Amino acid sequence: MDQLGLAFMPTQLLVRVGQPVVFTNSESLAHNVHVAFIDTDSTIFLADMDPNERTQIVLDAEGGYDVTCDVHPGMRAFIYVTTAPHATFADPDGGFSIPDVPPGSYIASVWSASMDLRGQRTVQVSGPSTVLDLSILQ
Ligand SMILES: [Cu+2]
Repeated sequence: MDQLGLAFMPTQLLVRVGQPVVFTNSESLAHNVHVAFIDTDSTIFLADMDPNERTQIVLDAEGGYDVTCDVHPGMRAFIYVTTAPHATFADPDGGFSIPDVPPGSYIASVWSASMDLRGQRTVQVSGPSTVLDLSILQ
C-alpha cells in the first residue's frame, strides 16, 4: 500500500492472515502509518514514514483494519484480513462477484464495521453461476 498524492493507494486491500503488507511512501512529504483493529479500536501498528521509506507488517487476526495517516487526516484506507479461500469487497451498492469458485458447499460470511450487519450462512455452489442473496442473514 503506497502513500502518494496525500492518499493511500489502494484504499482497500484484501490479504490473508499472515500475508505481509508492505507500506511505501512515494512522495516528498513525511507521513505515518497508523493501523487499528476495528473490533477493539486498538492500534496494531504505528510508524513514521519519511519520503521513500518502506515498512512491512503482518496482520495475524482476521477482521477489518483502519489505516490512517495522523499527519494528514484525509488519508484513509481499509485492510481486511481473512482466512477464507475466496473473498472480495462488495460494491457500494452491496453487489459482488467471486469468479472461479469450484462447485461445493461453502460458508458465506459477510463482514461489516457494524457488527449488526455481520452474518454467515451455508451456500451450495453449482454450475457456471450461483446467485447468492446475503441481504437477510439472521
Ligand atoms: Cu500523511
